[in-house]
Amino acid sequence: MRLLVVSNRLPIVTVEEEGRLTFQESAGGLVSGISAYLDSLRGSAFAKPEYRWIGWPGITIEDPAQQALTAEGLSALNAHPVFLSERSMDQFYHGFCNKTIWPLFHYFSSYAVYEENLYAHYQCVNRIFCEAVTRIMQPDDLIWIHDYHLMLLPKLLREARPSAQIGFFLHIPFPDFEMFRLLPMAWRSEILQGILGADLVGFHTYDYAQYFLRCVLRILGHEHRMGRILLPNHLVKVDTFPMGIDFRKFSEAAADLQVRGTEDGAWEAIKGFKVVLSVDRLDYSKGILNRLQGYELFLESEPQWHGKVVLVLVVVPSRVGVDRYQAIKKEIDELVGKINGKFSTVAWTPVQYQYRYLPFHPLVSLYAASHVALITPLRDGMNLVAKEYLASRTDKTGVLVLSETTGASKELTEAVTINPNNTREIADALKTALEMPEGEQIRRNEAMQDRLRCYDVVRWAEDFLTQVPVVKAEQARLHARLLGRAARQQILDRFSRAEHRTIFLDYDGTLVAFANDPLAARPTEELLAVLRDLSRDPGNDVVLISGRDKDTMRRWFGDLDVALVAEHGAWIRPRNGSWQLAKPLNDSWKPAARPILQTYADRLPGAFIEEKQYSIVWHYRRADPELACARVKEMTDDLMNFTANMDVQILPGNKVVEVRCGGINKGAAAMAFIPKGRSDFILAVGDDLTDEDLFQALPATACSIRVGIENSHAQFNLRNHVEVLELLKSIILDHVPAAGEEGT
Ligand code: GDG
Repeated sequence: MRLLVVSNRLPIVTVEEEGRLTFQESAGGLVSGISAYLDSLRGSAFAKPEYRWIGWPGITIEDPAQQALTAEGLSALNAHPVFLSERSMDQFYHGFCNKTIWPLFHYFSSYAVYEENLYAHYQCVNRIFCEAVTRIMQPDDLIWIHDYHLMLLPKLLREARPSAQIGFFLHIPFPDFEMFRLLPMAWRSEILQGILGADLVGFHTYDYAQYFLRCVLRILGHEHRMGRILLPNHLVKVDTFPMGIDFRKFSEAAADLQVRGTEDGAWEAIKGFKVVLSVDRLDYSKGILNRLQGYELFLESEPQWHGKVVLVLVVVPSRVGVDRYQAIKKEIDELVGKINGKFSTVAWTPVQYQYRYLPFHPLVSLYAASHVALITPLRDGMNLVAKEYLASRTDKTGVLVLSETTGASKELTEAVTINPNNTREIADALKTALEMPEGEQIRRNEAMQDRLRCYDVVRWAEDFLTQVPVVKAEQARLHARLLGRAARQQILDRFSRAEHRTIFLDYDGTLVAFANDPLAARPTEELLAVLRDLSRDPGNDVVLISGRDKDTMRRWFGDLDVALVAEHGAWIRPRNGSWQLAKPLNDSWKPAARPILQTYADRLPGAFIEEKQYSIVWHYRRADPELACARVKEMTDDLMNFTANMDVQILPGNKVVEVRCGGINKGAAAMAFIPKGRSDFILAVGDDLTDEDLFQALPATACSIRVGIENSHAQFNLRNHVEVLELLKSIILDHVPAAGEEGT
């Protein structure tokens, strides 16, 4: 099995120098994390060479000969380039990714733009990635797709290779429903469906996973059970995997520095000061201005710290050339100038500002030299700098000041947490941090270091990647129940060998799809023709067995030569017979139960009640799914208390709750149609809980099919009503004489 890592950028940047192409390693949280994991693979299930990294090579190359050379050079490094034109990169990366998704997912909704053209490029680049992946993928490969640039890719790949093993991980926050819904309707549905093409979807925090699941429910209407979403053809698992760091690499490098000292004396200037550290990519989400304001307020309020503390502010150039980033850069420059202008002395510059990328060792020595790490993003998916700082504190001292709006704050609970919007909180936290007794620093850091050491980046990746086959196995178990070709042929054979057959068919969800209004789910001409054809053979007893009321059943199917069962078995109309009550029933409970159901319908916009002779149904298909869920619980509770001494059943169904007389169910009703010895083949098809009674009541020789990929007492599953119709049609083709041929 190979691992294919797919991300917007390759971990290797292709650089053109004097007409020659060279390849340099690029850094960043994702890259360094996954590289550490890949390095750990030696001797494991994926041997070291058994991976490929697919992504943009960091340069636009239009010339096919140059592209071939680049691909060749990169292939030696297990990398596979996806070439994009300058325009695509601009509209896709700088455009939709960073002008729409990035601001919106970081709650900067006022910065987000919604341009059709940018989205079209996003779709197009995702398709280009899909082609690149499908070109090299092999049947056994595990494909791990990363981040917000490629949210449409899982579904595109799923369509191209239905059985592929696909994982998707989002590195940035997934926003709550109100924020996500700001995306135009078509885009937001497509993005959710795109992600759901994966088998496993991972987020840094439980909150992001819950926000995603809520968006899936509210926008696509799919519910989940413990993070598992059962789509018509596919099971997806959504879970939390907080990304770790390469703990050993940082702690060993820091320990090494302590022994050897910094070779280049890079941080000589800050020796003797209490050092407050700030390292980020230049981004408005990182709250760099907020921390400068907090530091300024701290210096104003705590003059005793003048001359004793320095803030080392490292800002790493990012998305250079984008207006909004230029603007923050200017604001940072100005604020640094203002603070230094206001407080500096000949011997002391309170902010040491560096706008550059630091190589690894100077970065670690800065972590090691800093007494406080001041990390104040306004929003951050995780924030690895906070974790790296802690890993580099070999003597366990140092204080982490961390904003509560980072994913990392969910794990690093011993940090001093702040709300980045409150300058006073930042200033106070700085004072607390600088004056914290060493014993307390150590106590806090020990707990956090233990956690980071244990759940490092390798564990994170392993955890994610071992879950994908587990989801696959679960899918396989569900799919094993799907009616396959051999079992289908067996049904056809048994059908033709039998002299007398009984066919039980549920209606809603089995022969037709659900509609918002129950009366809109009328039988189509095609369905009526199938039922007519099926019942033409005198050896076939077709029984339509439904929860519908008997008048609707009569209106829709009264003319057919089939038996009807209404209200889940309360009413039975044999073939050529008239309606009979299955057993004496009592509806005296209805006047008392009706107001409860009506009150709950009034309290839930979109809900309504439908009254049948021996049951009342509370429908909520059109209602807000979350409010409905709460109301269903409350109402069921109320009804159970109220009906404790009555012979009624409360039955949860597909977006309905049904209250009906006790002792009635489809299983009991079905028995009336299978007198001993008459039927030598029984087929039953249904889609919900009420059909389970039927499946359980039938003799073991019967063939039962549940519609939808669900666990069931039925022997097989079919995906949907379309497949049921196909099965019925093939039975007709095989066995039922054409009209006018009876008896020939
Ligand atoms: C995204 C999400 C999520 C930074 N400056 C230098 C440098 N770095 C390295 C750090 C760290 C990484 O870059 C930055 O990671 P972050 O997590 O802080 O942030 P993003 O780049 O925005 O990453 C984020 C992350 O993905 C992972 O899922 O945590 O929330 O936004 O590793 O060390 N490295 C060196 N010199 C620098 O100057 N050598």
